[in-house]
Amino acid sequence: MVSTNQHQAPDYDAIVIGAGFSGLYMLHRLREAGYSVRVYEAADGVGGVWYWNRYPGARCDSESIYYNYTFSEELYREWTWSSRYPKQSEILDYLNFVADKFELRTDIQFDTKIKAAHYDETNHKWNIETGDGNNVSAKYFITGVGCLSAANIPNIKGKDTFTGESYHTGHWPHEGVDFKGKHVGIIGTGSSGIQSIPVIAKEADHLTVFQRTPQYSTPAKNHPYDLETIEYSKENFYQIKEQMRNSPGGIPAEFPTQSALENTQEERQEVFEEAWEKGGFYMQNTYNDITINEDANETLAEFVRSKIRETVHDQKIAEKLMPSYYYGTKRPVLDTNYFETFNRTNVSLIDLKNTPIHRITEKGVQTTEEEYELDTLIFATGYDAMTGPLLKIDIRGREGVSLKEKWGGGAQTKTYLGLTNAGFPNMFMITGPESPSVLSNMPVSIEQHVEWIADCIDYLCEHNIDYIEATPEAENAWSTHCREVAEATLFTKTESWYTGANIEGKPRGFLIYLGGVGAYREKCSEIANEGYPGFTMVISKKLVI
Ligand code: NA7
Repeated sequence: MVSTNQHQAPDYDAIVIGAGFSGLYMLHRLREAGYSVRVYEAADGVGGVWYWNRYPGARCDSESIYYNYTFSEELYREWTWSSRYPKQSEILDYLNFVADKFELRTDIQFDTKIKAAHYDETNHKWNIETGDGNNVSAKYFITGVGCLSAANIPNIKGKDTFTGESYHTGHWPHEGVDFKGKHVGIIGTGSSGIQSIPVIAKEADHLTVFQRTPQYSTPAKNHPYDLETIEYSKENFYQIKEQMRNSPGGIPAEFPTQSALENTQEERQEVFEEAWEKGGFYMQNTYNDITINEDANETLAEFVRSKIRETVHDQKIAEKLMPSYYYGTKRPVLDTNYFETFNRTNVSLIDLKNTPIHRITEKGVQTTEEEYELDTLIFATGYDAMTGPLLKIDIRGREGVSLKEKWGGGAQTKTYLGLTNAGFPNMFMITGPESPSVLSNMPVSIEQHVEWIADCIDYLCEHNIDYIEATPEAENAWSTHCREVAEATLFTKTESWYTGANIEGKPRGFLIYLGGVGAYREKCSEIANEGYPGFTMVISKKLVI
């Protein structure tokens, strides 16, 4: 039970969890406006997911000139990215640079997990219990916990019996892992698996890839940036910033206007080839109906399959690598030499659809067909996405109701704008469920949320408002809208971590707003500009709206 510090003023104006992209900017923004802020971070440094995700080959797959803060032109001009898709270490350097530049560390307590956050209805404050047993309080409670920070290690029989080394890609040792002379196994072929497989294969004696679902991975075509690109991005800072903020995905891109089905097979081939050559996420931006029309989707899916057949020499292996779900409805993956890696003699591919894992043994992985002896076993098995990081904390709003109870363990997750929850006054979530979050360029969405929250807090202070809270009606309407937008697409027709299907027992839903970054920003701004319809605001028990 979190102690209540009855009738005392809160220790801070705001408490923020997490010192990744979200927490760092939230701290800076509120502190600049004169608020007292404390950030708590479980790691011993800044970076959030970029602190933890150190697996071999870890890179961002948003282009780096767009994968940064844009709140400060000075910062944007001072930092220069080396390549189109930066390595994890470079992104971590960037976030450390930001923390240094704005002297953020003084208000961050590292090595500290937040165990519980309980709302005190009498004193209108949040009482927070840290993992080390301390209690602090704040008027505003803000989560910047990331959408993909609760690692998923599937409950495979015998998983604790393996006597070799084992790692999850999201909790990689800082000193690195030596694969030389080792037999390595990797379970999982999502982004983390696909980025790390080619790198590990080069070093290990042998790599066994345990694949459950084949992927439509496409080439990143990463390359060092030339001076011209860097200068162009710096000189056009404001234009790029505006384009990102008002685009569908948070990246400057023209939204296609043509259906794939309006083109002939030859014309489509030309369009897809051109996108393939550009690399990155251009494939899904070729036609306007790739994610909504099954036939249009199939044209692109078949194009990628043909590329896999072309790349992989042994057609029996190529067949095992052939994806069949709707293209783009699982997290699209970018790679560097992924399919080429299956031409190596020291790499084997185990198709778990045909021969599922029976158990993990002392020596390695036992499928229904064979036991694979390993020195090192890697779990590239993903995350309990969106709700997982929030539900790990005992967050309780009015009348002691927990977020877990309110969200029905996840099944009834409802938020207002992905930012707030009815029953949880003065609590804000940065990139929470039902916001564009992981289906957008994250820093752009994070900045939008941070700025919206900071403006909202300014408004509350200017009007002497004790608390703001989403109404259940507004929350219902937003959740319904989110679901309707998602159901009009093919996304909900595929089992993925977007729908919660990757976590045993996790209820299914679709907790990402698919209406686009620009449209979402407009909606949030409209609500702020109109004086926060959909929220209750109270001054010392007097209802203001
Ligand atoms: P993902 O995209 O969730 O990928 C996890 C992979 O692990 C995927 O291939 C899963 O297969 C596989 N998996 C999960 N559980 C099992 C079990 N029990 N048995 C076999 N295989 C399993 O996670 P990533 O870390 O790669 O990427 C997540 C995001 O992090 C990424 O988008 C970046 O933003 C960073 P499945 O597809 O479920 O059949």
